[in-house]
Amino acid sequence: MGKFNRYLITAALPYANGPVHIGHLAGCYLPADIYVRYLRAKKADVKFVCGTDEHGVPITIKAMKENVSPQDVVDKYHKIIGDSFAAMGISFDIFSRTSNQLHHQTSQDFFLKMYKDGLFEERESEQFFDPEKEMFLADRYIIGTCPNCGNDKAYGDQCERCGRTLSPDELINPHSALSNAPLVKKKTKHWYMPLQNYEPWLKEYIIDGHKEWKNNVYGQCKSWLDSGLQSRAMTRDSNWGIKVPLPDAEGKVLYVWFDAPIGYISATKELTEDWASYWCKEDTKLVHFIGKDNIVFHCIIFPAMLKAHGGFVVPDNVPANEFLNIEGEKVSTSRNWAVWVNDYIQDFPDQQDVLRYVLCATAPETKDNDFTWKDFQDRNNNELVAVFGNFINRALVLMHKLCGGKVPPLHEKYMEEADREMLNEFAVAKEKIETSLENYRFREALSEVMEFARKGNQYLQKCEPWILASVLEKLKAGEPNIKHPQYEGKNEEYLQARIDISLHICLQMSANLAIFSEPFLPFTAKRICHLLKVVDRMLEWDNAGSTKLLSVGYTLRAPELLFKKIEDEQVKAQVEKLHAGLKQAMDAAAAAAPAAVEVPVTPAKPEIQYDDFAKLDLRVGTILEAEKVPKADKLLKLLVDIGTEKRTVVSGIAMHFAPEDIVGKQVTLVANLAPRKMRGIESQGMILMAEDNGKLVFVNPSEAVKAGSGVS
Ligand code: B3M
Ligand code: ZN
Repeated sequence: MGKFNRYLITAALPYANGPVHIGHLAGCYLPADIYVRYLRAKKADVKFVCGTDEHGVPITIKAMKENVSPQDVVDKYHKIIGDSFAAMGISFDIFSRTSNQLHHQTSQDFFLKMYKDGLFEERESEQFFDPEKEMFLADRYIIGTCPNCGNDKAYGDQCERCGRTLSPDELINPHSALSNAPLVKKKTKHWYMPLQNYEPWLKEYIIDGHKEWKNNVYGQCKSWLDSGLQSRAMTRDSNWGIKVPLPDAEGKVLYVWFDAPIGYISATKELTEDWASYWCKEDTKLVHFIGKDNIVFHCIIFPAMLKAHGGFVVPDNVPANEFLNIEGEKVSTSRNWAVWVNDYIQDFPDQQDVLRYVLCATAPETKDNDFTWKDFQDRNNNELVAVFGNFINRALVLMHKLCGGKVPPLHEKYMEEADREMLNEFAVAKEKIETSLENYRFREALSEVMEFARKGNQYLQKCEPWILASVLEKLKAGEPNIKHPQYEGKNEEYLQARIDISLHICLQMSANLAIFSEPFLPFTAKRICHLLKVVDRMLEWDNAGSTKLLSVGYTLRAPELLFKKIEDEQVKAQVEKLHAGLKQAMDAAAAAAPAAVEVPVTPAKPEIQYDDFAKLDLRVGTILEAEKVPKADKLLKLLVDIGTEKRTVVSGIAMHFAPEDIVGKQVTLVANLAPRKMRGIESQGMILMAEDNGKLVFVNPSEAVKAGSGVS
């Protein structure tokens, strides 16, 4: 812990405008929780603060969409989000909200101090105004044509087609995303923070001072600082938010990114009277866990604010993660392509640790990563069930069977090299896990925990106490031992001692696994303590690596399975749920779209001769089988009956249809298209589809016909 005597750990304040999804968990809440649990186990002085971000455009837009007040929106989602975190074991010391009075006060005081110190520039500018809604619009809600690529649905801050960062002024034909009205410009006054003034300090703080930050974080900071900072408005025109505490500031609120990080301070104030120790003493280690889209705010703007205000520590690290995709697609809340945490808890009650495990094992620590339900099942079944759970279960079952339900002794006299090696591993594992955790490498830490369990299984396999027991039984009954010549001539004392030693070591390993796994799998760690009849205090990190956690002769509980298998049907149901959610969102969006929208027509192709057309062998076929192509999210593998034969066809329609929904459907097949290999599967034909604004439908006869019927 070195120069630090105290830790303040924050996790990004989620906007209270929707539930949280597993990408949020994997991105910052889970890693933060793992880190904090580890620190607590080390008995460090640590506070873990979070809360909902209840201001800003995301909230007002949601309110407008749902036709309720912003207050209704934040009340609803503060509760849903808080409940999801609690259910997942995210162990905040406080989960506050930025609508609290204390936060308003704290933010206004912060602003006023900077104001009085002359740290803002007051500027008038012309901003886009929606005359129909009578409001200034945030960049995100201004839509127009991208000057770079011509996309006519580019946002005022970015074009999602070509990726270019934009300002609303660059858009051609800017109009309101809310009312569709053309925008007008209106004068408005705001308070700007001249970030360029903090550039030298920021360079020293980050570029020279924190070379240890993760590459993705350090790299982003460097590129921001290299390209030069500018003044940024710290206030907005809105009636939702924290009022600018100045006379003559009617209709002005603090910019949400000004008040939200101050939310960390307010939450700490709400949590403890001693809040200032955590924020103002140099020996506090302040760490912000966030997702990559928040890097500039936490690494540049907030530190500059803290520095400008004075008297605060600045973040020692900002371990931001990249994004987690779902089944190969970017998470999209508007398209409802997400796995919602509250849904997961309902569908998998008491299996929080499985999700925690999978999300940590696949966390997007260095690059975007993909979550798939198949991988979720595999990791549960092959790792948690088959390795971790199996090891502890075997140790307990065998101990009950072969050692009378008590922790057996470790007979020095009969110990072998393999036993000593295994015992040495305890401290080695502890150190590896510790180093990874201290360096925010949570995936690596978790894989070390699993490695320890794996070694336990191998050791047990090698010691084979069940074989020793059967030899012992034969010996006691005076029968010859023919089956296991390796134990020829061993006496009863030896055999029982070897059984005892192996199980003694495996039980001590199980106790260590409880400690090692607690930051990652807190529910499981507790259950292991219950089985081993030890109090939770055993989980203190000081005990990790000890080979003497359980006393000889101590009775333990009967084993219970720690994890259960996840079945194919469960995986299938989840994938279907995802697709159903997507479809519902798309249908709703289509229904809500104004009737007069121009439907992009497929551009006409050049004229062809009848002979060209006659070359096509088109036939009606019936889909007999359909399945997803592994690791190819867009592809379905179909078996199509065309009367005379059955064809395998790989079709890029997996995002549009669930396999089981299309079995039995008639389709039109281009039957003489040269075969083509896709993902190692030969596709023998192509299915005709019609596309209506992103929605795909099969082209098939208006009534059922015999499979193989020609189309001409
Ligand atoms: N609410 C953005 C987000 O949810 C924002 C984070 C605030 S952290 C101080 O991604
Ligand atoms: Zn563009």
